[in-house]
Amino acid sequence: MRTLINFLGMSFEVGQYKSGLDQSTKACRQFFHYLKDQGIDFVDHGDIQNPNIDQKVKIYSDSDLQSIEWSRYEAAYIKAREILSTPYPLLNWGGDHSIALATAGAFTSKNPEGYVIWIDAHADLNLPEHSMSGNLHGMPLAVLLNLNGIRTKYFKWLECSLNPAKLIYVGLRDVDLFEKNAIESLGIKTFQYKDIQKSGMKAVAEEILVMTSGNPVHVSFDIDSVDPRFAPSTGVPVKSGLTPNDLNILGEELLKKSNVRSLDIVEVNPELGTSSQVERTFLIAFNLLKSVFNNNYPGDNYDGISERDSREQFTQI
Ligand SMILES: [Mn+2]
Repeated sequence: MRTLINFLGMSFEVGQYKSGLDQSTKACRQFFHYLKDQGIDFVDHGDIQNPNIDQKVKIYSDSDLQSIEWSRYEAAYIKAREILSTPYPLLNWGGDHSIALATAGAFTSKNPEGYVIWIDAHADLNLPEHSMSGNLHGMPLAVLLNLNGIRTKYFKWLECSLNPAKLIYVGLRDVDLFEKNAIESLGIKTFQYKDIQKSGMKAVAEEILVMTSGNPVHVSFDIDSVDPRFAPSTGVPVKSGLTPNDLNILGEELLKKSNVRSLDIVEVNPELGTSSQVERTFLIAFNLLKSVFNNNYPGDNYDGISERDSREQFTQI
């Protein structure tokens, strides 16, 4: 039995300052045959092109928001909404994490009862005036949750806000003070990386499964949630983090058993690191993808896949 999934490429890199993310969807397509061998087929909806391609915009105030070409985000939102009306799940391949404005926004507008599981080292919850970096990829949840009314003021094309009770963080380990306060005051369910180390991923997965209880789920997976020793090709690596084994447990004990309608995979940068580091990073992302979408595929581990699949496939990048 084979699995069919929709693929939408969003090669946006405007949300951060390192180049190469605009090549991520292209690199990913070169590996489609690898996933096909695992029983996964794609309906490829093409790419939405990177906005402001030559300009790395810094956002430190609401007025800076005007410097972004939002029509690309809106186009992504409309396209993702359209695809979510089909019976098959949607994979959104980034691009930086700012694409989640469009993708998690589309999911929320289609599934107001649904949950968003945000797997990330960072909380991505900064408002422009509180951001240290000025990077848009650190702000999508501030917009989706409509902090300080930012969505209703500047993102009218996003038709509704995400209810903070429907957001679950997994793997956080680099959270700014403003974000920490916002998480506390909104009561967002958060499994920081140190909590996962303490209780084990299985207990965390079981708790989230009970919380979401069969409702539709959107998973937003930032590759920097993973320990950079295993997934080095990303722009904002943070020491330590999820291991391949943690991801296998998360896949087997939660994602495979959940009603996942859409998945973002973001911040996989094929131009950072050596070809073998890039290969490792793609394999980690593919492993999660398989456990989300391919229910017939038994949980595999990183080493198993690395041994079985030829290196040539991954040196084409
Ligand atoms: Mn992120």
